[in-house]
Amino acid sequence: MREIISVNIGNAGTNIGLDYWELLCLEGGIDSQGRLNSLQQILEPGNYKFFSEKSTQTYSPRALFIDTDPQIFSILNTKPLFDPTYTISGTASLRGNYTKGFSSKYYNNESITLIDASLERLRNIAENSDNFEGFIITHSVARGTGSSLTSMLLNKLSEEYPKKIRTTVSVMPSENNNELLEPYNVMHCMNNLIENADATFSYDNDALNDICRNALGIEYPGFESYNHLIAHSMSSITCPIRNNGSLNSSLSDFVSNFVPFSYNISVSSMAIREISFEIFNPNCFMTKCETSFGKYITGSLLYRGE
Ligand SMILES: Nc1nc2c(ncn2[C@@H]2O[C@H](COP(=O)(O)OP(=O)(O)OP(=O)(O)O)[C@@H](O)[C@H]2O)c(=O)[nH]1
Ligand SMILES: [Mg+2]
Repeated sequence: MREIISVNIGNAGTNIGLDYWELLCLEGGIDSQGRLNSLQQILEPGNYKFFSEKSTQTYSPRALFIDTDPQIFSILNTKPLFDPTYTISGTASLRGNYTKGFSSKYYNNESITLIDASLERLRNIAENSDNFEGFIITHSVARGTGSSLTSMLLNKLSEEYPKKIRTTVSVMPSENNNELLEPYNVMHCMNNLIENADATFSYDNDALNDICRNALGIEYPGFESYNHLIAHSMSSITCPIRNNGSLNSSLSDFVSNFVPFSYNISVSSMAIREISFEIFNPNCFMTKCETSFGKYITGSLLYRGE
């Protein structure tokens, strides 16, 4: 079993992280108190081993939550599943401003303290893992904390863990967002993702909204529905790792599969053929982008049974 540490930053990152772990609990047979359903050990041992063992038969997610906004505590305090020492917060949100996280006024004080505390907790989780492989960071790039603290942390992680895989689940800006500082926040953060992340899975709320309305028939979707979709896609990405599958059984296999290579594809099942075509249908994209400009370099398709 390879361990992956989930780091959840800012409001969007926290909400997505909570949804993701809730889904992993369902898949792993772990209840809201972290207790393991004993049948699960026989049926699917991989899934619950993805959690760290607190005491006999009680498990806790390998997850760190970081926000400048102290409200994060009131959300996580109601969830005994999570270890309270792995929630780190500041005193006030960065209010949509990346630069506040980096300016000398804040950087020297709160943001740097939060990053130092986060690194210490991550060391702790890594030391208590047998085969720790890397990180999955959930965040949004559009406002202050998700863009600046993610950038600062990625910077430090690439120095301290150069051989570990750093992936991000990033909520990209949507066409309908009109925040003044958003283009600056996004530009700075994207620059950092390109430099310091090995892979970035991108989602945008407009595209998720279309999927919810058109494909899932949800009349008034909101963050909750979008986060469910993101959590399902994250669970599919980590499924082969949690279950020791023969393909993509580690994050590094996953990343190396993106190296362009020509395959002879023979698809025998009609269902797989249809699903594969659907993936390239713009209505199914989780990020709105113009594909007719031909910007694909490579693709990696993961199929999951029922
Ligand atoms: N998918 C999704 N998007 C969200 C969620 N919460 C906020 N967003 C979007 O993500 C962007 C960033 O918002 P936040 O995550 O609240 O910002 P932050 O990172 O906490 O930064 P500051 O509050 O400015 O310090 C906004 O464009 C929101 O529309 C969420 O739960 N799910
Ligand atoms: Mg916030």
